[in-house]
Amino acid sequence: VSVELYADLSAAAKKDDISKSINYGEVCHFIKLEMENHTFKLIEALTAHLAKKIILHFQLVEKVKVQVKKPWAPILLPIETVSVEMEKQWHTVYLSLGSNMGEREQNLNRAIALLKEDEECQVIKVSSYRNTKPVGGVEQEDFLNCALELRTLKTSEELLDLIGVIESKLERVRTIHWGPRTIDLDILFFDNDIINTQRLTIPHPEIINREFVLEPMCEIAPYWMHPIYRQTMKQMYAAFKVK
Ligand code: A4P
Ligand code: MG
Repeated sequence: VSVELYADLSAAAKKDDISKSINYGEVCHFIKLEMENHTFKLIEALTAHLAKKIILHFQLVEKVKVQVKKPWAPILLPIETVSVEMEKQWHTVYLSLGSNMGEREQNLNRAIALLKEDEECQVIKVSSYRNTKPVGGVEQEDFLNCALELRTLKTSEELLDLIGVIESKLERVRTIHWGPRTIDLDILFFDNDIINTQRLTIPHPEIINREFVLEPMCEIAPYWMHPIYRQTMKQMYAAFKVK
């Protein structure tokens, strides 16, 4: 097993203090124990397991690369090793939450509680909840909206899967597009990534047109920069207001 850890070591360097760093001896013994206590059929599964366990256990680690090499693989060719390498890292994500059916406040609270329950997610900041008029032309009840900052080990696709699970736990029924819902979670930003796939558009394309997104974003991350428009949330909200 080869492991690369990425962390800010400036405090350890300045103070000459191991408690501000990651003890590589502990990492090695941690890996040994994980491998003794778990059995996997594939080196893929072992590699993913180690990457996740290491980054969750050693709090200073921002990113980890794990390579697992398997010697003497039964290939019947003179190949010394086969290997699998994987990376895991913390991402900064902003989500928009909205509810306009049932107990709106409770729905937002439950969605946030479910995010917190996932070991790969840390809810860092939540904006205040705001009552907002429905946007999009469908006649419906007012929304309760908020935005939140998430630190997550999930990829954007994995996060979308979790959002789907949370939406179904809150018994969201998909009826009309842009219509009423018990809960709606949208990924606004995922690091500075620009993503366009069948399932995902990130940054969320409607941010610029939505006060119910810009206002809470200004509360929790006024200087967050939109990676396409190259404007902060504060600048985008100011521009929205003069429109
Ligand atoms: N999808 C693509 N990109 C993303 C992304 N960045 N985050 C895909 C989340 N999902 C994304 O979404 C449909 C599909 O979008 C997902 O399956 C995913 O693959 P959905 O949530 O099922 O459908 P929807 O919510 O009806 O449509 P959409 O386009 O997501 O609508 P929005 O943008 O969520 O808007 N007015 C007020 N005041 N407050 C609100 O919260 N919300 C809406 C819904 C309309 N008006 C509102 C509010
Ligand atoms: Mg949505």
